[in-house]
Amino acid sequence: RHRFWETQPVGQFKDARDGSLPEGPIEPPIPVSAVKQEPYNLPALYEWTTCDIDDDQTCAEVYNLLTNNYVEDDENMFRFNYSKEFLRWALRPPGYFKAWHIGVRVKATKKLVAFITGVPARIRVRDEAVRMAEVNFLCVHKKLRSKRLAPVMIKEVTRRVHLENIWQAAYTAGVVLPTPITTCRYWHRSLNPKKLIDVGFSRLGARMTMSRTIRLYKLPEATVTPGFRKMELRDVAAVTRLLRDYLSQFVVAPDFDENDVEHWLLPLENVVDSFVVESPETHEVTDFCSFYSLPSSILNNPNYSGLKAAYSYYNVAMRTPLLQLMNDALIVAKQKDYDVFNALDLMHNEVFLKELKFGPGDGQLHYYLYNYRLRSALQPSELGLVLL
Ligand code: MYA
Ligand code: JJ1
Repeated sequence: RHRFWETQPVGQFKDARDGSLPEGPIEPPIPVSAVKQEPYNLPALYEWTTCDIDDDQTCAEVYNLLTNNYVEDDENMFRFNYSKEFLRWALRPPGYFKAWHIGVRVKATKKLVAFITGVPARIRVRDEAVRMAEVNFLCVHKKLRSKRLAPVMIKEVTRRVHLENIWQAAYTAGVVLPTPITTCRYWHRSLNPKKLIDVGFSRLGARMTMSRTIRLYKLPEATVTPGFRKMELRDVAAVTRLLRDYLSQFVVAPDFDENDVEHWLLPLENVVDSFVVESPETHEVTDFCSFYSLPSSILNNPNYSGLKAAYSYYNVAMRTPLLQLMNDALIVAKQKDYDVFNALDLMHNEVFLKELKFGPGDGQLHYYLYNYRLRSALQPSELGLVLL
């Protein structure tokens, strides 16, 4: 069934109900000196390239490859359109390795036709913090599909991760592979219902008119929580404490330090937005919410070319009710002209999704670990990890 994945150290479907297998690494590490020193072989017409995402021309090539060939919905109506600024942010966290930003070019023309990336992360599984790679942006040009290029690219990124003495990875996909640690559903909160309906992202509900629908999704002009404001550099220590404390309850979650929080959560225009609640009395930071910006191209629509989507990222409600905090997040997303606010049903998101008028999407997101076995699958609510 899975000629490639059956050869890899991942949970195999055939072992799914074998609760006797131990939790932890599936294969032990080997000395870095014993890791294969040369890249894997590509078909003869292609060559490896390390992509310097800092370089404007290379960044534009990666951007164009993904804009035209990356993930689509099941009816091919929308395609993720990560911005260049977003790619730079996603690919250069603390301690990143340039060698993990891997491209494939056509030898003759140097055209970039495939891409895969890893970035380093510490991810806690139960009570163990594990150094991992987060693997993302796997993309093969539409004209080169089904030629078994993806397995070579996955083996090559694995090799380069091993060269840094790292033996585990985390990744997500819209397709089922051996074996998800959990499966999340996407939920969508309309901010601009007329446009969403016009472009086929959503439908007019039964017994609903356009004006009733617009009224249904209307939000206040301004946020309601006293002390709600944009996160600043001076908040990093407090946000790190809140987040570490909050994430400690999940079975799998990132192990963020202040450097990570500064990189991943400090607001970056049109990439990531974060807000804190600073108590007007004590000036303590009591709550925190964030979302990232991932637009989609709208394929084949005469009136619109792009959909502005915000994706719920990390949220911590210590003092403010989570419902109110997330409603304020919806209000600021609306102020910033997003068309839709998306969230997965992980962490505690279940408690606000229905209440705040999110509806279930047709897409799922499966979460995976490489070379790390869990006894059994998790509930989405046991997962504290959001990948971009
Ligand atoms: S998920 C986003 C993936 N990208 C897209 O969906 C964009 C649009 N699609 C494409 O560009 C291509 O269809 C891709 C496959 C490139 C996805 N993850 O070359 P092939 C297996 C893992 O003939 P193509 C993301 O970025 C498939 O089951 N494997 O196929 C996270 C089959 O294997 P098997 C996948 O369609 C990526 C084989 O590939 C995926 O031309 C995490 C077929 O290869 C997928 N999304 O290309 C990667 N899709 O026969 C794993 C298909 O066994 C990282 N396949 O079924 C693992 C950790 C590595 C580091 C470890 C360090 C220690
Ligand atoms: O965006 C998604 N689905 C939308 C659009 C569906 C268009 C037709 N297929 C959707 N809309 C309904 C919204 C509606 C709003 C009012 C309330 C009720 C709901 O369902 C889906 C997610 O649901 N997105 C995708 O399918 C994109 C791919 C998802 C897999 C991602 C792979 C990740 C890559 C790894 O890094």
